[in-house]
Amino acid sequence: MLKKLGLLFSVVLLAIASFALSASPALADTYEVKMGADSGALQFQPSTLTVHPGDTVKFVMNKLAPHNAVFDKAPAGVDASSLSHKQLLFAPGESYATTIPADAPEGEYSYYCEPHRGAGMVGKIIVE
Ligand SMILES: [Cu+2]
Repeated sequence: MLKKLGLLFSVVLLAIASFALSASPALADTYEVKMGADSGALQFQPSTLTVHPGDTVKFVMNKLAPHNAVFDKAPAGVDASSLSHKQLLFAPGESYATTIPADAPEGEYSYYCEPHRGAGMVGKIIVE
């Protein structure tokens, strides 16, 4: 009888532990996008990034300054300009971050660098 109770107890404990693990909210991640590719190309690196709502994208000045990150397209209901950073960055390592709101809809969020848009310095964040 005692043995059975002990077994029952450990099963219940295991159930509680696994519930606690699965119920803990997913941790938000922070991703880095380099402004100016390591190769020296006028690009964001990576130029396409997949994230989840609540995640943060950190834009880090890398090469061929100046750069910025201006969002021009987002799913309906999202104010793309609220995600933008129009201030130009010059010094390597300077950065700013855009956090994708926790309630952001899935879809494509595209942005560009104002000085280099014509040269193809554009990027995309896919929220899923
Ligand atoms: Cu640029």
